[in-house]
Amino acid sequence: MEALQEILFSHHTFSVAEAFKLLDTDGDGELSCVEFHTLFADFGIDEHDAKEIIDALDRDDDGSISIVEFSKALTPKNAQHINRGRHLSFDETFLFRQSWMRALADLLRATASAHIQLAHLREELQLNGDHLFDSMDDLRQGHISVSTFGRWIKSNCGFEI
Ligand SMILES: [Ca+2]
Ligand SMILES: [Ca+2]
Repeated sequence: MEALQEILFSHHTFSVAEAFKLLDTDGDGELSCVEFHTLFADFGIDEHDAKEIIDALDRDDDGSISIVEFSKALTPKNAQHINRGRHLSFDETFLFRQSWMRALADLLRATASAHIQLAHLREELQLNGDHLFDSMDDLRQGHISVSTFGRWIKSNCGFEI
C-alpha cells in the first residue's frame, strides 16, 4: 500500500488538488460514492467497492470524501523524501491519465481491503476480549474485581498475584 502511494505520488501527473478536481465531477468539493463508482467503473470498481472505499477514507464519517481525507489516502508517510520529478506537458498528462487512474483505483481498492481486514481484526479482538472477560467474570457480575482477576490468573497461569 505504501508502495502504491509512492508510485502515485511520484507519478506527478496531477497534484492531489488537481486529481480531486478531476474526480469531483459535480464540483461540490466532496467525492461521493456515485462519483467514485462512475469514475472507476472502467477500472473494476463497482458500487459495492466504492462504498468500501468511502468507508475506508471517510475519517469524519459524513459519507463523502473531502480533499483533506483524499489527500491523506494518497500521500505516503515519507512524502518529503520522494522526488516528484518534472511537470508533464498537457499531452503527456493525457497519456498518463489512464495509467494514473488505474494506479489510483488499485490504491483505493488496497485501502478499502486493508480497512476491511482491520475491521475484521478489530471485531475478532473484540470477540476475544469479550470471551476473555466472560471467562474471567465467573460470577457474572459484569465487572472483574481484583480477587476475581487473581483467581483467574492463578487457575489459568498458575501463579499468584
Ligand atoms: Ca462531488
Ligand atoms: Ca468525509
